[in-house]
Amino acid sequence: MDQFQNNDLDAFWMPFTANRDFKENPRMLVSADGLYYRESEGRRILDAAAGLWCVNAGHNHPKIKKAITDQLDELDYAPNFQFGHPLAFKLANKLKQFFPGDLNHAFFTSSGSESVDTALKIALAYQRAKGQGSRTRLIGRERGYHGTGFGGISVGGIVKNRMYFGSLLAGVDHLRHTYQPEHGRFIKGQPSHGAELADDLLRLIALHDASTIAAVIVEPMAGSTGVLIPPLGYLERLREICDQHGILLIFDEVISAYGRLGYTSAAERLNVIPDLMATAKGLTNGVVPMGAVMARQHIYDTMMEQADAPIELFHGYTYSGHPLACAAALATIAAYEEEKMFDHAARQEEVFARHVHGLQDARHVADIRSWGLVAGIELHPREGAVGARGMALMKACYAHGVMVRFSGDIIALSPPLMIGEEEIISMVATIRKSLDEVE
Ligand code: PXG
Repeated sequence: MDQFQNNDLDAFWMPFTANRDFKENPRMLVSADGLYYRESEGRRILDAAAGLWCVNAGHNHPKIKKAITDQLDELDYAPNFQFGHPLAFKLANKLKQFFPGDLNHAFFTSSGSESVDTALKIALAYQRAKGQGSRTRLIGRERGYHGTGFGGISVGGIVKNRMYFGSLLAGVDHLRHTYQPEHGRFIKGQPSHGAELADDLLRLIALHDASTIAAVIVEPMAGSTGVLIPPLGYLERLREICDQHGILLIFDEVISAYGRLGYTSAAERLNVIPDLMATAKGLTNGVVPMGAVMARQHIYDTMMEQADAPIELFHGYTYSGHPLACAAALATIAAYEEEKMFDHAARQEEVFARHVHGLQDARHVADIRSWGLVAGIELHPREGAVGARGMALMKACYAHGVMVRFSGDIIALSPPLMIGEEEIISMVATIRKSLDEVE
């Protein structure tokens, strides 16, 4: 750690980090290749988290690297406000083919949080354009994570992400979450029980009236709050209720898109097509920040046909469709397709689940949930110290050469899609050893 004197660490106010704890004992990553990071002491660390759920194609992918460096020689930056550059159109056309149904228009952002706020704003503007301006209410879900913008934390359902930041957006309500351990723990894939939880939307419609509700936003699979898999039939039912009541359905697929579930998206896997889909992360393999909101034909058409000003949507970012991000996204999608990474992830789902669920009898383990190449391992909390065991386990795994994410006392695994069985076995063995060590 010689090159990092303590006072050098102070200036960077780290996001979602226990700053004081980290700076006493930093975990410093200095390079990465394939499935592994290298940290400052030279040790190799298996990336069981794909960075922050974003490096789906693995680190240092040569095609992505080349696309970005080539693009730098052509065009470093161009605005997409009243001007354009060809790559952004090319990427939008690629995404139009890539995603299912008629999710065929792309609005570009630079992050998942921006994608969420963009989708919420499009929903409100769309309802107004349709002459339904009374539909201003947004419905999220308990235990939802939709990033950190004011829109996202308002519809989100994580107490700590909300409680420090005032009164948030007005006119927001929340569905119940879908985790029901009383109906079964250690479930591989979608729980068979719980589709009726979608009827909670009927309760909110009865309370507020559908004529006040613009949109419902859910993560098809809640990632950050501990990997909550949708019960069989739940999202289908939510779609049905939204259709019956003129409410838009937004999927936040920031984690679940780009191969995480062995498909382009949860929408494709389940054949439930939302009206708007927020994506980011795996779009560029995390290499250049970028997000994309996909909108169905009827959304775009309404906005174009009913516009009351030459600019149809008063929204956008300096970096919407940034050339380097577009180059990275096109190369990332090409890598996914050419190397059949989603097929690989789909094939590995069973292998991954089998090994991870092998931890059922490990110390501290209360539940394990898995779907695609995602797993949540829920630990019994320490008495009076919720989250302490999760953090201790993350540190123990790191000491043994595996990076995992944790949320409270839930460990989340989301390795790069090309992970092989050998690495899965080694990852699981490290977690077992760490569970044995941690109090
Ligand atoms: N929606 C979802 C579903 C997410 O998971 C965001 C929006 C926001 O994306 P940005 O790019 O603004 O961060 C996310 C982000 C974790 C973890 O450890 C998860 C996220 C980010 C950082 C850590 O679970 N998800």
